[in-house]
Amino acid sequence: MKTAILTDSTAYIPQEVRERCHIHMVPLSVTFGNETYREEIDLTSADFYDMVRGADDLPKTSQPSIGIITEKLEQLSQSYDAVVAIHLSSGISGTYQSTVSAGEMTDDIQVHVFDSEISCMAQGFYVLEAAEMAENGATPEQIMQRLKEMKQSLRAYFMVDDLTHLHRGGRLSGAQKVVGSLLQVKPVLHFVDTKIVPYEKIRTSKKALKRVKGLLEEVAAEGKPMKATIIHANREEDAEKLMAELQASYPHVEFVISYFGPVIGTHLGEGALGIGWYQK
Ligand code: MYR
Repeated sequence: MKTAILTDSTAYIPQEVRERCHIHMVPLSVTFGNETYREEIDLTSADFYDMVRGADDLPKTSQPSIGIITEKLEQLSQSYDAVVAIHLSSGISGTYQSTVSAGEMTDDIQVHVFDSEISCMAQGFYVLEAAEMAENGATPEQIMQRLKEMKQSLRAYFMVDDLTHLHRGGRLSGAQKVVGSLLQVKPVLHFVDTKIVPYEKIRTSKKALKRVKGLLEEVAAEGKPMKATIIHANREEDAEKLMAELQASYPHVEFVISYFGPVIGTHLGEGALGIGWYQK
């Protein structure tokens, strides 16, 4: 059985890696005024943040249509028997549900859909593991099982400069009153049951970063082999510095730098920073 691995653009796996690992991708989009751009295809991350700074109105994001996903599944059915599709959290985007629906409408390929319940390179960790397994001949069931196991230890915490983006886009869960009080602080955020919720209310960005580092350190101190990612919204230098510092303390952790691209950047704003990891 030949299994394809499909993900969406919000895993932000660079094109060169996708090609090398045979990872297929459907893009989400951002729209500025009347112009729509498919991220990772029509628009780079750096150009996106420049455009946001110069724009009168903030962009809007959209998931890939069922038509685009169906087309991709049909294309994959020419060379594969099955597909494992790994998408951003179903609690923040309809992409997962669209692939479930497209899968129900096709008889040409077996479709297994995995809700990562997260996004960005944390979602990417699932995709890279699945791609390696598929390359080594694992069945889609074995891949889905391994992804479920990874969920036990896979975590991501992130912080934003300005919470109004998340609030405005309706992606911050919680009562209106709680959200209102959060706008004054720099909360550490994470996912619970597919949705974004505050993990802890913290006064300053510096303290919030210290807290996120501390959360990684608690797990890294167990000494088990781990993969971790530092994810940034146009803050590459800070991300590099943070990674060098953490790498020096935890040589057994394999770090990779990643980025919040246009779609996720629309909801987090420039300057956001996150750390994700899992125990291998
Ligand atoms: C859509 O329009 O369907 C896409 C909506 C994307 C919402 C993104 C919300 C922020 C996600 C933060 C992920 C952080 C992972 C470490």
